[in-house]
Amino acid sequence: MSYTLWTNLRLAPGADPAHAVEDACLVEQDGRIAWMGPRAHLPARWSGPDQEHELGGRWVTPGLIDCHTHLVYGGNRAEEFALRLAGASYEEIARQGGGIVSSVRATRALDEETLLAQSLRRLDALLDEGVTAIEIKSGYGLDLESERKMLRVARRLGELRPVTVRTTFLGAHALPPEYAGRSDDYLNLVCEDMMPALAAEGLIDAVDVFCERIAFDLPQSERVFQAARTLGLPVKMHAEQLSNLGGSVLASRYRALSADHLEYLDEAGVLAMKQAGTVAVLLPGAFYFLRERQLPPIELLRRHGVPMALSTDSNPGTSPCASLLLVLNMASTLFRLTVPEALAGVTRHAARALGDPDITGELKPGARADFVAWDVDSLAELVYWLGLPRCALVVRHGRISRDLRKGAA
Ligand code: DI6
Ligand code: FE
Repeated sequence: MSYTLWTNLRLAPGADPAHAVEDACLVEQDGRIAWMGPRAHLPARWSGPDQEHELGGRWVTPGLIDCHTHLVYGGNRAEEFALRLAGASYEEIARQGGGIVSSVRATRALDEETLLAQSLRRLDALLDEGVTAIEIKSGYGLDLESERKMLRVARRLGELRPVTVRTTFLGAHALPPEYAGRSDDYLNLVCEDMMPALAAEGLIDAVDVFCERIAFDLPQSERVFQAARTLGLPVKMHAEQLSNLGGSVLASRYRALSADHLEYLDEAGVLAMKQAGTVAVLLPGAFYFLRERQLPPIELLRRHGVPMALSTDSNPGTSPCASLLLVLNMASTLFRLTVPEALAGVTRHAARALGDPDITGELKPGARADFVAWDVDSLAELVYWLGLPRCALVVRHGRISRDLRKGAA
């Protein structure tokens, strides 16, 4: 079977600057890594490749993974942003029927093609920075037809572009206006109608719930988890973002893939997550955009060895962010993550939050050949720069998906 040889890499298989292989090469066959290591050790059987690519001594890391996004939505909320700047709080705007619900109106109003086009623009920005896998949530439809439309768009994004898309059903994101004052009725719809129907259509890889004072409480969140369990779907949770409701403990009881946001997480939550193997997904873009002051308990997460992932939370209300590299910088400046922690957060720890055994966020024999070559002298530059393009080449499943090297077409 044919194979491709990639040569002259500074290879960081786990995106860890301390564990690099100098003058490395990598053999790709059938979209996976067949061999990798120092050039001097290349076995003779791989010495006659069908194709060879020279990477000029560039740093090579695993493809980046954006493990928590609301990438598919209609319109934007720049006007609401302006209101907040004039003094209104996020909770006030949400209570007045703005916030998530205004994006629901905009998303419902779009046909599938327009929604796809608007979402592609954001996806392409992420792909230009080396993203090779992404999670995309529903949750701006909040009725069967509109949630289906969002999830179909998410799936189509993965067909149109060289990226692995994992879909998450977030029907329990907010109460749609037609169910005002009837949240339990809406949850019946989410758990008994929408979730089973969309799961049967193969549109759901995982289920999420926004557990918060302005969204769904603990018993309601547990209902969502039970419905997911009945369908054999893994769960995750928007937990302790604006207050501590104990959502992360509940999520851990359901062996959640991740609990996300976590600014108000306490030690009991940290311990529960550790025990369950639940990933802590930190979202510094939302922290920044909301001008939050409560920091997630980074030191506790570190001390107890809970894996920390980082993601854009790309959404119209609290993180209109289409740059995972910018999130790396925010995680270090705002949350004080180290360079190795930040890089693990968008590779192997993010992979765990996706729950797809085929996406490991690491380069090793047998793994998908999803990797990025960078125009940097040190991997710290991936965290350091604000807005400077650094991605030279993106390879997904062994094929060049982006070539941004100087002089490349
Ligand atoms: N938490 C968030 O930060 C976003 N959703 C969520 O559950 C906010 C979504 C929005 O305001 O549109
Ligand atoms: Fe979110």
